Amino acid sequence: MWTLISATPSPYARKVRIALAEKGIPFTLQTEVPWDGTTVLPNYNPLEKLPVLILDDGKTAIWESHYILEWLEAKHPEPALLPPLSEVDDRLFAKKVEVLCDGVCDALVLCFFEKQRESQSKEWMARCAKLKQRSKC
Ligand SMILES: N[C@@H](CCC(=O)N[C@@H](CS)C(=O)NCC(=O)O)C(=O)O
Repeated sequence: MWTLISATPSPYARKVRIALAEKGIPFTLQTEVPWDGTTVLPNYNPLEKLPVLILDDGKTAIWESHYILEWLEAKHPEPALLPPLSEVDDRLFAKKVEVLCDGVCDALVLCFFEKQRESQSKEWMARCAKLKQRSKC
């Protein structure tokens, strides 16, 4: 069975978990803290980030959430999560939404790190709030 290295609060890992569930692909969830000294992430992803999808051989690793989704769509096309290649505009629109959602995930993660700082930048937090608000439209 495949293994997904994930962290419960990670929006990128959630995206992949949803795609695997939608496609009905069983997987083992391995929860990690990416910045913990004990993490196995460096063994699989040179960027040391999660999510990482590890295939049956225990060695082949697919990483970077948008690439994992593209890989899943290519290798397990049914059920499709994107409009077909022939529907160019619909597919491009779906990709545009994906880019927006990834940007919102990036903003959330940056907010999270800013909140860990002893003294937070008001400007930075306001920018995060603005991006979060914009993502509702
Ligand atoms: N662009 C990456 C972002 C992944 C990412 O930033 N994951 C965070 C957890 S939410 C992480 O592993 N961070 C560890 C680090 O930055 O060292 C993706 O879409 O997979």
